[in-house]
Amino acid sequence: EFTPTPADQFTFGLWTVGSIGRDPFGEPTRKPLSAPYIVQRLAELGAYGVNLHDNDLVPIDASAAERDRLVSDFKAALNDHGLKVPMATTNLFTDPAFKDGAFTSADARVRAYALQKTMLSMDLGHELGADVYDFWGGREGTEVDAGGKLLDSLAWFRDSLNFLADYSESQGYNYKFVLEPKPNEPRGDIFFPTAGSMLGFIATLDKPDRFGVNPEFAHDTMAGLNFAHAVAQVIDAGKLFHIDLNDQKMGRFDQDLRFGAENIKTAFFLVKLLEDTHYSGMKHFDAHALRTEDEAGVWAFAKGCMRTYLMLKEKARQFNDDSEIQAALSAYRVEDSELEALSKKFSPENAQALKSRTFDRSALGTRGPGLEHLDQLTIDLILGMR
Ligand code: GCO
Ligand code: MN
Ligand code: MN
Ligand code: MN
Repeated sequence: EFTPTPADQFTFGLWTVGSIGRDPFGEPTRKPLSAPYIVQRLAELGAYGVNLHDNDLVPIDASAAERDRLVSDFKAALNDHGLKVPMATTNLFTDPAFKDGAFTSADARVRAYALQKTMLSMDLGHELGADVYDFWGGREGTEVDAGGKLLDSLAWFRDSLNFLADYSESQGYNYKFVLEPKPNEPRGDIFFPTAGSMLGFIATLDKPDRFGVNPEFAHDTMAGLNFAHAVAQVIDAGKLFHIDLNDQKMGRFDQDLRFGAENIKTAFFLVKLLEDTHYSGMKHFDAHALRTEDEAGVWAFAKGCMRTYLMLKEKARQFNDDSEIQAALSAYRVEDSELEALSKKFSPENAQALKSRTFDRSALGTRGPGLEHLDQLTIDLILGMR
């Protein structure tokens, strides 16, 4: 029970389980794992796929021959173990060339190089079968606004995305693009800090239908926002093409904790939202094992992410089937078909009827909605006491 299968559509990144435990204060604590080995282990654990940045597989300075060898070994492992590559992305943050941004660099040469690198990475992703292409603008931001590029950055980023969407089409790639917001880290301020910022920006692109959002649990949580609320807004906009799952304490550095390790209640409502709305995209665990861990800890981490998701999925099912919880939910909502009909859509008659209606304001303010009871039932359920 709670053992995943590929049908669950769980994915990890080469960079997630492959993390060697480096942080700004300390050297790596683990040895690098080869891409084919990661593929084998993830398949054994029941994952559906593995995602990558171009340079997770092919070093930035690799020769053509080295690239071909690495890609063909990786493909052979994918084939042998039946693992897919659903999402690809570009590393536009590690190399010093990108220290002040990639598509939003003030240096036109860096922006052009970022386009070149992304096109080549899109070629690689397509070769591996990816149909989602992610843009996480980790370096797209500033510490110094005196540079005066706030509006230029938006325009440069827009031009780049329009260029790359056209490139995708010209190559027959059919990529769906996802934009991944983050408020800060590694830059002091990253442009497009929230899911809402991305939704607003997508509407300004030439081909908005090709673009969706890739929200991440830790990114909203760092900023003290409620991740389930952000995801609901993305779903409402029809833009949830991908999701990055992990965990995080509010106000900390970017922790990338195992999914469900910290904010169990928000994780529960997130899983319930994804399951109730039949989210059909990949559930990508963008997290890594603690720096304290050895390789066994890495696989315990990966297993734990998937197990916790499946346990919360079972809890969501129980929540929906629990008659006491459902009774509390119906008691919370007050229905009034006459007033709902008047409020649904404007007409001069409806407006007039509402304006002349008398409301018992004091009764409205006195009613107890039963949320304490409902919330405690939820806690009992999550803690396994129901
Ligand atoms: C982070 C980001 C990254 C991206 C990845 C794919 O906080 O470092 O979440 O892990 O998701 O680069 O674009
Ligand atoms: Mn992240
Ligand atoms: Mn991170
Ligand atoms: Mn991410």
